[in-house]
Amino acid sequence: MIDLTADLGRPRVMGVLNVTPDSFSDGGLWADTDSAIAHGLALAADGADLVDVGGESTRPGAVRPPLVEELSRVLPVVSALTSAGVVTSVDTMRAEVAAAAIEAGAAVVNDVSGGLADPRILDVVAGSEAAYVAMHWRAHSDRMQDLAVYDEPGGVVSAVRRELASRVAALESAGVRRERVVLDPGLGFAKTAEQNWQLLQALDVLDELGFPLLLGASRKSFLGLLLAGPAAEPRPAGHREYAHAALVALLARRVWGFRVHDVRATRDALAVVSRLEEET
Ligand code: PMM
Repeated sequence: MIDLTADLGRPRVMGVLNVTPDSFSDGGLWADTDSAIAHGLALAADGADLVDVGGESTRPGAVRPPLVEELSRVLPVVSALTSAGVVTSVDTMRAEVAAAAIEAGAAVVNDVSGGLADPRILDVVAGSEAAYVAMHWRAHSDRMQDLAVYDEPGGVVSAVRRELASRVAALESAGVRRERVVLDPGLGFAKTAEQNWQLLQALDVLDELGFPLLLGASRKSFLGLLLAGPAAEPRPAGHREYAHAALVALLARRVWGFRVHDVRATRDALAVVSRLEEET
């Protein structure tokens, strides 16, 4: 069982392992079981505290894989990494995948839908020792960008706070214990680039919910737009790492964890933060 409150002196680093043919920045790179396991071990060797194994791409417009396909992508990788002593989370919205991954050793269920896509996932988590990441989400990837509309006073920040609070209420009524829950504002999920920045500027509002926060900013398109070239072409996904490392350093004392593709760059940024805080 993972202890979410253990003091590491720095935020957790969750390494991204997409066992998919179509994720936006690393789709297809680790799509077969052997290369996925090798990459998971490399993420752990680079200093990931946990490796997040996902079998469904959530990039805008993505089509969902069938359940059996998702299971066959994720389970052998979770099993092999667990046997090698690597702490894993499973990035899934499906109760069946969460249950099977927990059985195979996953310590955390990372549900980008916060239980909205498949409410039975909350019962699976409640009946297990697993921790649960509830991310802010409005719809599946085929239509999420149509829902990046936050007209209420307080805009995206107060809507995300309110919608996450309602997920917390659902978690609690399903019997998931509070101390096993992490919240995530869901950067890029039904959010424009501008809305992502507004959320990053207002983490104190999300802190009011009283849960540890996880951020998944790594390689996302709002960083590509920030770094766009002279003809307004976004910086490609693999070339957004310095900007992400800056974000990690600036928010290191504000969050519980970062979900990242480049674990080493993230750990390096965190090492600088820790050293600067020490007496010389
Ligand atoms: N982003 C993606 C997938 N899973 N999980 C959490 N908790 N937070 C995120 O922001 C998040 C996630 C999509 O990014 P990817 O295609 O690089 O995995």
